[in-house]
Amino acid sequence: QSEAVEKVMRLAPVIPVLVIEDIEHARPIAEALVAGGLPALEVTLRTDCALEAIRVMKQVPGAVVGAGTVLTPDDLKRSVDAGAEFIVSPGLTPNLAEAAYKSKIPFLPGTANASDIMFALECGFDRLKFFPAMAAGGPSALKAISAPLAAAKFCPTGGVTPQNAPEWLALDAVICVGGSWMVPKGKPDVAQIEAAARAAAGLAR
Ligand code: 3PG
Ligand code: 3PY
Repeated sequence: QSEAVEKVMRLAPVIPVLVIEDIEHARPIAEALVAGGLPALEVTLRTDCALEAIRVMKQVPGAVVGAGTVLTPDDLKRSVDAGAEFIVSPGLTPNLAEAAYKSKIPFLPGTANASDIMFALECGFDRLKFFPAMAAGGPSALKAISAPLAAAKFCPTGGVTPQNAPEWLALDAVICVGGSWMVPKGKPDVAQIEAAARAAAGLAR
């Protein structure tokens, strides 16, 4: 699981965190992001069409589509059934940890402090989200927390911007970051999304 999720995290420096409001937007958004160099796509289960969006986006060549905002074993099952190739959660519970472990799907649980990270490690997960990255203390917090917890590597998400992404990506503990800035709300402007994706894909790490 660790190796498989790291492979997803290494596809690009940024994983777009997507809230798909209208199923008609799913394909053009996925095409624009992949064309711009961001193949790993996290579709959050926050909208009615999220599972359908996972199905649609998976048909875009090159896209590696995962589910985000997976809070329960049932969310995880529905995501896997929809074809999600990886699972992201803002946190971790014993029930979700057991379901993810059993399913063997690449899993990126959320952590915000040392105890969260220790719990995730205890459950067998060492590739983690750091969420909400900026509000949880920013790069200096993650740097300090990860010093004694060197086995864990992260995808900081929450408040990450093109401006602060380089600082996150410079940390040894960071493999990639997550963020929503590439895809503004509303009818997708595919040229703008592709340009934002290209800039994100070019970030150094
Ligand atoms: C979210 O919760 O939507 C993700 O953490 C992305 O948040 P962002 O808009 O701060 O990038
Ligand atoms: C999620 O929605 O999965 C989060 O972790 C918040 O970005």
